[in-house]
Amino acid sequence: MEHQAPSESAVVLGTLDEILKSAPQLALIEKPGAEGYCIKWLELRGVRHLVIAGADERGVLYGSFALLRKIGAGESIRDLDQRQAPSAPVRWLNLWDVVGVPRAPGVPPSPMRLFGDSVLWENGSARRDLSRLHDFARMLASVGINGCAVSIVNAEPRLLDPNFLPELKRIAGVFRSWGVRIVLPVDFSSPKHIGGLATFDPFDAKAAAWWKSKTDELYAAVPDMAGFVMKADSEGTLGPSAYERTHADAARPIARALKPHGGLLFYRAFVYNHRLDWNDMKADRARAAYDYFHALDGRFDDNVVIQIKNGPIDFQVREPVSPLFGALEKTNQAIELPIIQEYMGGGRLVPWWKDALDFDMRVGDSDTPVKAIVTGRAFRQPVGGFVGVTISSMDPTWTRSHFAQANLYGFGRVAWDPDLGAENVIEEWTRLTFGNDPTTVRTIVDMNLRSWRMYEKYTGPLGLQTLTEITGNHYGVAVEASENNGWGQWHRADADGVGMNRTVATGTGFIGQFSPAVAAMYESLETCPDDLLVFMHHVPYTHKLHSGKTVIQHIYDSHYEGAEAAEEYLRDWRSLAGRVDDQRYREIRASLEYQAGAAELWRDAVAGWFFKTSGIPDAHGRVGRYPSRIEAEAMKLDGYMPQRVIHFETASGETAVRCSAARCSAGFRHEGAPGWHILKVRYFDYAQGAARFRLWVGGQLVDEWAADDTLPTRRAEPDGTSSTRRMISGIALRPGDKIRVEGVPDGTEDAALDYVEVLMD
Ligand code: GCW
Repeated sequence: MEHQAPSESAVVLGTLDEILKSAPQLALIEKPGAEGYCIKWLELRGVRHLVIAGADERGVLYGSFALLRKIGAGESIRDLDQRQAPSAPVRWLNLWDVVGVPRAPGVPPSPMRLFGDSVLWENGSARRDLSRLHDFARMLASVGINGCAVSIVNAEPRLLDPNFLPELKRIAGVFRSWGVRIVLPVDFSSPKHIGGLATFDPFDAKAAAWWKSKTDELYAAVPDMAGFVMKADSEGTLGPSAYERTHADAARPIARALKPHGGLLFYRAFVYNHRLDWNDMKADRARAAYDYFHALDGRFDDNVVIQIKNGPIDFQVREPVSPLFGALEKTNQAIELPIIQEYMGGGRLVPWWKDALDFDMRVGDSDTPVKAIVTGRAFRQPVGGFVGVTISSMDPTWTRSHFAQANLYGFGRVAWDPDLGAENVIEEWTRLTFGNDPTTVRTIVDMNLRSWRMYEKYTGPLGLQTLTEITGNHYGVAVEASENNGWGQWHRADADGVGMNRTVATGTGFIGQFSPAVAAMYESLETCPDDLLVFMHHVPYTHKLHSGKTVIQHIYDSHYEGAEAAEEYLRDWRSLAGRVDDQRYREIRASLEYQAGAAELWRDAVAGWFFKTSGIPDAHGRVGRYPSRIEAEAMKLDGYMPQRVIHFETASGETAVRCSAARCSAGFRHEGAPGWHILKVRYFDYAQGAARFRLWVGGQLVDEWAADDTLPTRRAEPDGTSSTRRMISGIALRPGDKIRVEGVPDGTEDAALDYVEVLMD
């Protein structure tokens, strides 16, 4: 179709080539890089037009969204004159959605699936109604994301089944309309386990031929598929070690099958032995990616990209960047970043990624920030970029959390331009999401930027990592769960000290995988930054940090500061009452109330665990002393039975009370001053059931609620995931008043109770 330049002032959209055909006068526009765009006011025959000229079709789309973004953020477009192109060709998501059977009723969700069901898949096939996927794909396009792995990297065999092709075609079709190409997760053992061959040895000609014909078949159905992502020899998946081949050997036949179609193979560097010997002081999971991959540099085909998690362990709240980034100069690389919050609980992540991307690897003793490596600039690699791990969700807010959306938005923006400041990105998101009221914008941006460090403070400071149920849900606190097993997420805390000795001199040697300048910084206690101290060194609790504090006091203080910051968060949010629409105001307030309660639990559990283990008291006398707290086990119990909890630190006094009758109660008399009070009731909310609680003061019912939240624990007994709290304010108390909590169990949920805290209001 021939287009004419409009005679009235208009927004003119098109690829630069198209626009030039109808309006050669616009040759003034300089062509942007691939997928880029120019937005510019130009005068044609006396009429001013706003021209969005894309280098290609995606460029037009991204330019249009850029204009909408500016308008939404209240920026003037009067003199707009912009030329932009993305930093790297790969700006992908890896969705960890599962195609197969949905969660059975009564089975608790994983921390990720807390957020709702996939927008792609339902009961093993593509959803019949894909309208929500349309919205999802549009959202990805609006922040420049151009590829998406359609299911979890623990590849489900059915994705390669010929009967499944129509499902893939439907999904790919929806994504395609927004410029997003699909990526398939594949399992390395497929030639045998799906193809029925005797082997999946990459050196076997039949196995290679199987990859070729399977890939051809897939491309016949989805000609623009972006490629495959593969997790091999990792957490139980099969890989080249089965035939004593290298990862480069493994990648070759698959890459060659993809090559004629222009497809890429994303080979994950998340390869490690999860059966390490905890008693071996030289064993170190952090070494694994570098040990497996650095010697293979230059031996991968040019359509293979090594997909490297930001850190050497696994999305922990604080890790150094992976030393592998500095060790591959002849191999394409991409950085894998978490968007969804598995280990990262409540964290808002843009500042965290920026920290990793800006980190200077000092390769060859010159400036080599991670962002220059993964965008291919540093070593002139043709492909590379950013892979964000997330899920899709049918929840109306996309993730059951309004604030968590900043992560997805931020991922797209940072992948587009890793030089953007975290504050700019978050401010954009805030304006687009909550409008341009200056107080609202300032408050939310500030909350977002503080979030990562706050979370680190109340979970695992000093490089302790995330102290969660490492072999379970990666969510609730359980300080020792990472120890004494083969998974290698160890902190080696004992009675005298804490930390993994990763030094070259006396430890695992991990530090030696960095360039000499970086290694020297980490190796020395003098220069190792405090926030990674116990990731790199084993130190006594009395070791003095650069701040002058001892390690143990820092652990205590940090947890108190983190929990206080979570309360402050809530206060900040409350200050926006009336400035944000009611529904979002309430929903966000509820999630921040939950977070403040969770932070308090983390504080008490981690500080309490270290107090008991080290025997060193808190200089400020807080840890282990809770004067306004009445332990449930110390109350007058009717039906309730005290029981020690599975991880001692997850209940105050190491004990909860549980009800095996139809109804139980726990009561005490108020012994403090008269006046207005706040009562905090800490109880346990299992995934199953909806036990009911009632709070009575002096014979009057003052509150009642149900324990009906869905937290990701499988246990029908109290643990660090199910512990939660109810705050009741405005309670008038006189000395001697009787306070009583009544619990009514529901099925296996036994209305377990930890304590009641009585505070002046
Ligand atoms: O953190 C771990 C997750 C696994 C995940 C793995 C990975 C998809 O707990 O669920 O597997 O990382 O990145 O492969």
